[in-house]
Amino acid sequence: MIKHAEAMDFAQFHAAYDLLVEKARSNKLLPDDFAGGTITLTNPGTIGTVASVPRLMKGQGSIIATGAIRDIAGAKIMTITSTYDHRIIQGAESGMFLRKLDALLQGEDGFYQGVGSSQPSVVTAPPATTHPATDRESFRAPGTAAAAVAGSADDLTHVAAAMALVRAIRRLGHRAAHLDPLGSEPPGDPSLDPAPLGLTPEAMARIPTDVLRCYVPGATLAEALPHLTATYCGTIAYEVEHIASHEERVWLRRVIEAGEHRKPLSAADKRGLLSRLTLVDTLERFLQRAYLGQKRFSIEGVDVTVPMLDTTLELAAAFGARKVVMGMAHRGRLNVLAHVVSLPYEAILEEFEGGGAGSASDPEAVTGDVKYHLGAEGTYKTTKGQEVTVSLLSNPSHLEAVNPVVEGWTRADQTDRSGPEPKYDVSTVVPLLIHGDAAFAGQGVVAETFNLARLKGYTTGGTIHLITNNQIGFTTDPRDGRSTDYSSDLAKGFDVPIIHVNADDPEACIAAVRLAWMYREKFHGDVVIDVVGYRRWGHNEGDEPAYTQPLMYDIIKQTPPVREKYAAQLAVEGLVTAEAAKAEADAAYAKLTEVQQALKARRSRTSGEERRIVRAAVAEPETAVAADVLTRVNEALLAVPDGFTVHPKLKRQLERRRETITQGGPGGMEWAQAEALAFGSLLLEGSPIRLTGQDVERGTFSQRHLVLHDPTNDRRWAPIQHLPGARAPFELHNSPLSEAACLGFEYGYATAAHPALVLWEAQYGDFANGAEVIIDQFIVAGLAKWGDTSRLTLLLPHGYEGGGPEHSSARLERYLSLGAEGNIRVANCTTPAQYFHLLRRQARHEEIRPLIVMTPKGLLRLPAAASKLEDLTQGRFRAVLWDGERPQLDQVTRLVLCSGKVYYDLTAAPRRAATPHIAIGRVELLYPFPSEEIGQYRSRYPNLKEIFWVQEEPRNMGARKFVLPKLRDVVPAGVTIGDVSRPERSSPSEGYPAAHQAEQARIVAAALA
Ligand SMILES: Cc1ncc(C[n+]2csc(CCOP(=O)(O)OP(=O)(O)O)c2C)c(N)n1
Ligand SMILES: [Mg+2]
Repeated sequence: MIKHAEAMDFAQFHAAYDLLVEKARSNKLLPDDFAGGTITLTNPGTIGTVASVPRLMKGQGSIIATGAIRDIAGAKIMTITSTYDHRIIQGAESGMFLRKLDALLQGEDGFYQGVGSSQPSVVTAPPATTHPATDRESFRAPGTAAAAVAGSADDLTHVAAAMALVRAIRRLGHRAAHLDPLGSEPPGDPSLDPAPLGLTPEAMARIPTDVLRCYVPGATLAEALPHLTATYCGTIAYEVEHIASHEERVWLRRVIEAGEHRKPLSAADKRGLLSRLTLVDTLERFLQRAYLGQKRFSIEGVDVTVPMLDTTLELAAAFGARKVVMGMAHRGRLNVLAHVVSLPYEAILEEFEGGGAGSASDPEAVTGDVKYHLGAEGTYKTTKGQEVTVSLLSNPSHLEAVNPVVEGWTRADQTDRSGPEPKYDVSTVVPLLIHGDAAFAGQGVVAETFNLARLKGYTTGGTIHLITNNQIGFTTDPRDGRSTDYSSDLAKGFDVPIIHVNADDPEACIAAVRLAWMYREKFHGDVVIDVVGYRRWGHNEGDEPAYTQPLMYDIIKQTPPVREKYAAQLAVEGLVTAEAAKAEADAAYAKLTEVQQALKARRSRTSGEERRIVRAAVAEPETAVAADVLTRVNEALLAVPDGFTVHPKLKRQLERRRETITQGGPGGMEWAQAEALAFGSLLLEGSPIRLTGQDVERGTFSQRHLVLHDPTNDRRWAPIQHLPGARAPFELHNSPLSEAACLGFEYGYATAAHPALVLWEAQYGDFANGAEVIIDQFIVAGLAKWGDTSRLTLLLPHGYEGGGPEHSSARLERYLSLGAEGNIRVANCTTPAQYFHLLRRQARHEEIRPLIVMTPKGLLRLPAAASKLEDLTQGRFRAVLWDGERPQLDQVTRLVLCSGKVYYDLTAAPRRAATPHIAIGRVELLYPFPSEEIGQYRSRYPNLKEIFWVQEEPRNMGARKFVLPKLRDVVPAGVTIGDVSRPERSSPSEGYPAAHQAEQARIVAAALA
């Protein structure tokens, strides 16, 4: 036993080790030598064993066994195993231990330097000879040059220093890279300097690169160092060493150092690149002159974005993709639309000429959006003649909010939903996001979206991220905009490789895209390219940037456009003469002038065609389902495979679902059963469904249980995903703990996958305000701004049940205040059957609209709310439920209208029996408000004198403010309108249960008084 090994340096450990071996050999071990150990090291490799899995004896925590070192295809391979007691050591810890061991053996953390400096003489071989080459790369076996350094303490110290230097260059070389086109000096880092490490040119000339496992040319460090520096500290730089996966790290190092992505461009490619930069530059110059003073958020300063997108699309097509889904902000959008989405110049100039006007006063017209927010879809033709669809999604001004939408949209496009199993193919559609440097660092949705990238329910096989880094956000400098050096730093926490590149080196920018693509192809992960450029104008073209960044803008004024710089470079290389380059630019300008003139002539003759929101009245869909179908579905939802054990407590609960179907009781059908039957029946009819949200598989209130877990072995089984006869898939995923990105994702998914019923459930309804941007800017206004809609359904659990201010209200008032032009639906059901019909209606309605459902907590199991099978086999969703217990309509003088759970408080009140003159109606569909049905009071209740709106929410919340004016619109003469609610409050409910009870009782009493 070597005690306190953790406090020893290598020499001390080695000495203790020798002593122990000696004691064992000479039979001098004492009982104390065996006590107190935690980890046993065994070495069956010395007898030739390749790998062994030792058995733990009582009391042992872990045994690390090292196998024989084998020479395979020039690489040294050794298998190390860790056998551990699961009660003491977690699997992940054991894996981390092996990973650490591997990293140290590869020289990380200055391991060999530490070994060498502790007592070099104890090391009998140079580090590389003891390396286990467990990585997939085959590092070069040490040759004679390596052997030559053995034995010299100085040389070993130098080798350790050399490894530290290589490691520093890989980790921190970016700090010395020349990334800024405006010429600022990079900060550098002391660890990049060989001198303090004692690495003289002579010493470096004695260190073979073999032992350093570099992939740059050069036999010794002296020869390799300039290549390493050029690789890591040029106009392109890399951050990959933070990545946890060893395989990814080693692969990236190899590709980067071997320069696989930096293969020189052909002469034709270079000319092509200049032509593209010319088009980009010319469009901006033209717009600047032709429409002086109009905002366009020019691309100038990061012009290279367009050729980078060209390369992306070329590679996408080469790797078999048929579509790229893009999200971006305002900056550079017009240029991207023209040159990447292939929108004709006419369409862009038309916007500047005042196109789209005339919609403002037409209530049915799409009211539109500013030109730098509008989406478009086009076809990009690659140089090889392949076609790739490019979808640039519409986005609001809210920076980065479109990110999750792009991911969801892409995922929908990648998924084949034509059969009972969803089939994903991440190679067919590729997501691409363009970020601003300030927004990327500042907006939380960026992090939330990165967190989706590798989740089973959300992955899109790797997103290509470009940060168009103009080193400014509006008027804010980077030092005021983030706490870290790089805009991209957040991505490091998500194991994402980061490539920084100088925007004025277009060839390096192309190389960056190539590396990004190679990585996506191999590992299907996200990758970030930080394109460091500048902003030629102010935040927009009318802004004076010198008020706030005077020195920066002095430099920018003297910085020629990248087109000019690159044209000069190609002139020097003898590829394009200065005259030819100018002629090309002049021709591009002339073409734009021509388009503009033609457009002006045409616009005087024709008026633009307006898009309209189609509002034809459509028939209510059938939502009832035959009893035999529901019985079959119900049975199938209870079925598990042979040998699968259902948790005994849950089994009893689920079995009751059989009785509600066959015997109509006891207690009737609960919410979750009706929901499952709605889902199941829709799947049989061919409606694809996707349900996500926090803990949706089980349900926040332990009500849903769509996924069963075998308590004996943790096996998972979701009966609804194995429904016999299903014609469409059911995608079901617990979501990460995010609202903005998760709801944004579902919005994108639902909008792209129109026929599918996509549902997102909040853990509690009030948490949805964490996704307000998605609700206000996309779900609510998307139809009017962009013509986008979907069947996206929000399930928002809530209830005034004395649980305090949070979770009492799902903020119904917000949604009601946002309903207009029939943009959304807002419902609040009081029975499982109503919910069943509502879900089915939402999936089948010909008018596609998002739906917001206020879902209950206590009603999930309330016997009074339960439904019967026949409620599902007949009828349909009812916008208003009239009082079935007041058949004497002419006796009714007061109508109490309410919505949701308070109905049960009212009907359970003892006073109810004494009020035959009071009928209680439930408004189940609040928006669009069923004015017509409610308005027929006279024919329903001929002696009506008053109508009360009753709600649990404070006066300033709930449906009151929305409903009262609607009632006034339809109220018959002589009928008064009153209302009952909590008093005006800033917080939705009382924090004390007793105060809640008192308020609840008061509301009921006032309604029935
Ligand atoms: C969520 C949000 N907050 C604030 C703004 C206002 N705004 C518009 S552009 C901008 C600066 C963006 O800087 P950056 O992300 O670097 O992009 P750039 O304009 O420099 O291309 C700001 C703050 C916004 N559009 N969205
Ligand atoms: Mg910026």
